[in-house]
Amino acid sequence: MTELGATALADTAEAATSFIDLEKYAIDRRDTPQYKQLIEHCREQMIRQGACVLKGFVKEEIVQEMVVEATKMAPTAFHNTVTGNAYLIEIDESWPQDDPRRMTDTTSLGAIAYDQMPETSLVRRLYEWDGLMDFLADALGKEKIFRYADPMGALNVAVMKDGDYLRWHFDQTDFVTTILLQSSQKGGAYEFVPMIRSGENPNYDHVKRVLKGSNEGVVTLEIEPGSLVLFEGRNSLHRVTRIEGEQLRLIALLGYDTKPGTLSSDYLRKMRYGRSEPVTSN
Ligand SMILES: O=C(O)CCC(=O)C(=O)O
Ligand SMILES: [Fe+2]
Repeated sequence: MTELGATALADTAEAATSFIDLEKYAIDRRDTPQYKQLIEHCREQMIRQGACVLKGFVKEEIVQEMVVEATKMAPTAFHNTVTGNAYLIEIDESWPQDDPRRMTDTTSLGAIAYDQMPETSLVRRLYEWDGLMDFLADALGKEKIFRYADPMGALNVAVMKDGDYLRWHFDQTDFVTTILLQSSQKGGAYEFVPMIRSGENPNYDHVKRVLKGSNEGVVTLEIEPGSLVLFEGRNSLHRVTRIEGEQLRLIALLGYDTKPGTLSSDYLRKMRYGRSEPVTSN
């Protein structure tokens, strides 16, 4: 057992193994039946509901330390309020008046960018550990995945305070990996409509009903601090309900892609971090 504090911080990236509850999740024993079972469970969940939650994936004491780090960094988060549609694209005036792509809502949240996190931070060490990446590739049924190459967007901690809200949207990536560090006292629920659309069927009528407030098909994902969540957000409409109370909702968003070298656009960087150039040292 690695002790926390100075000892853990002095360790190499390899030691990120010790951040995981390996008794529950055999990610260090890839040749075992337990590992195969875990992978099957993840794949089955992804196919069935487009999401997989691994509760207690990160050990409690590590999560606590990650919260301490994120709370310290939280005042440096860039906070932004942006109004737009669920498709994260610009509105085209040629669309019909009742098209759900015309319906807008407002997102308010803060983000701590990758380049704001010290190299020694636990969340960064976990993200930079290949063991996690290789496991995620297996769990998602992909031959290989790569960390995002973006100096700001590869890893984020989203900071949501009282009144913040992440509006209904579809992601523009195939999958998202998150680790919840801290929940808010009230609100902050992750709601989604599994596979509401597909490449062939945009299902605009159902999408429109949800955007207007219907709870048809809406599921709340049960996540706790330390849960690892794999999520297929391209076809599952999702949101985070409005935060209530003084306690920050803190969640790490780990960026991967099936191709190497993925960068965020300038537009996205400005919107999320308030700048387009990375800081040069940390
Ligand atoms: O904060 C979350 O739980 C989800 C974040 C999300 O959906 C996103 O960043 O696209
Ligand atoms: Fe999303």
